[in-house]
Amino acid sequence: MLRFFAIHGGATCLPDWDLILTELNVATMVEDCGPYGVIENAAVAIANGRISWIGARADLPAGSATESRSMGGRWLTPALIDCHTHLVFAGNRSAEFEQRLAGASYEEIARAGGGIMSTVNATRAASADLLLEQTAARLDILRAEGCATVEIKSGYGLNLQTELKLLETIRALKNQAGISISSTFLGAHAIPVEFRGKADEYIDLVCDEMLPAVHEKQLADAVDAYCESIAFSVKQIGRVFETARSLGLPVKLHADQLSDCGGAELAAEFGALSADHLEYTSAKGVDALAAAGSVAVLLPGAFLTLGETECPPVALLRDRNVPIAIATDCNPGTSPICSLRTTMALATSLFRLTPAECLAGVTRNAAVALGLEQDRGTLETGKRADIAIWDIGHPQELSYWIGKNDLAELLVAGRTA
Ligand code: DI6
Ligand code: FE
Repeated sequence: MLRFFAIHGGATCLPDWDLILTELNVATMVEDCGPYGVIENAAVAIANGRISWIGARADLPAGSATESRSMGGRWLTPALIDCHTHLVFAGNRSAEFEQRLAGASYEEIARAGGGIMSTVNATRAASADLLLEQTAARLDILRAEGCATVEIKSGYGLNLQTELKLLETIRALKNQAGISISSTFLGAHAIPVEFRGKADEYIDLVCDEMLPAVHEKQLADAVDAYCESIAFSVKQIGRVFETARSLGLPVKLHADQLSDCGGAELAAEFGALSADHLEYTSAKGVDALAAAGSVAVLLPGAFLTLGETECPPVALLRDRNVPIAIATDCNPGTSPICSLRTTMALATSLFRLTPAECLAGVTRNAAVALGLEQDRGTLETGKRADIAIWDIGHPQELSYWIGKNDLAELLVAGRTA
């Protein structure tokens, strides 16, 4: 045990830390402490994987630590959180991407049996090993740019067997990825071909067989659904959410991406963790989210890829104090983007979010969107020491550079990931 700091006032019970970080600046992202919650010339003390002290270096109390490290003037932020991804899938949809560039719409391709269904076919055919390997590779890319928590949805199986295969792949990654993963069951993602014209019967399957099995095996932290004219109605998703509620599982929703289907209102009615996309959400929908305390998760990668022109109601969301998160939505159809940093830059240029809103959107508010705000999302005493260390001069650079990885190091629970 090393004693680094003078003992003041003859204290007998000094704090005992595992690691002290000094010569650094922090963007704590604590709300109401300015846009980034900046502390310059700061120090951070870590014990048992948690932040046990954070503040100005000059105020650091006396204590002893096993290890002390100088950060050389670097910036620390909460580790990034990607709160909406579809990372587990096989194949890709670059051919469909070309069709869209030639004029076909996303809805036309979906109605012709392509779209989500083409990824479902590839994913059903893929082995569990291949899915694990390809998903792990995508997770590595996110981790390399500072993500320590990633949400992953199922939803490219659309039958019990394959949905379980996807959720088990996610569970395997929880044990081996070295970062945290939240698992979401998205059985109501699309109507599988074998249920064409029988969407209600597919919803029966989701509610009566899939959800109970997923719950019994404890494979999901939350339940998601896709509310859209090419997917499921408010009424059908209401049944899925009732079942989720009866099993004690929180819900979230793909809402109002291509049209205003009342998705935000539906999400709010069920106290959803988040409503995601929201390009076509009305003022009424925003009010409902505000009243429910749900997070608005904006997905600029999908907006960009689909050539969407209708922006989510950012001014209204700000006005009603709805927390805004942003996420990659990494998926092979509408958001082939495996970079949360690039997503931050896109959110500034496409949705006019400020760099501070973008950083809050991938830290504090993304943690709320996953129900993890007690533990993650800001740098505060008691939270898990998930910390990204950056070679930057100011945190606004995190939404400014595109394709430049400024990450010097990622700590997960106080250890280098
Ligand atoms: N997220 C989704 O789940 C759908 N759109 C989106 O942004 C469809 C994804 C896909 O086409 O595979
Ligand atoms: Fe999505």
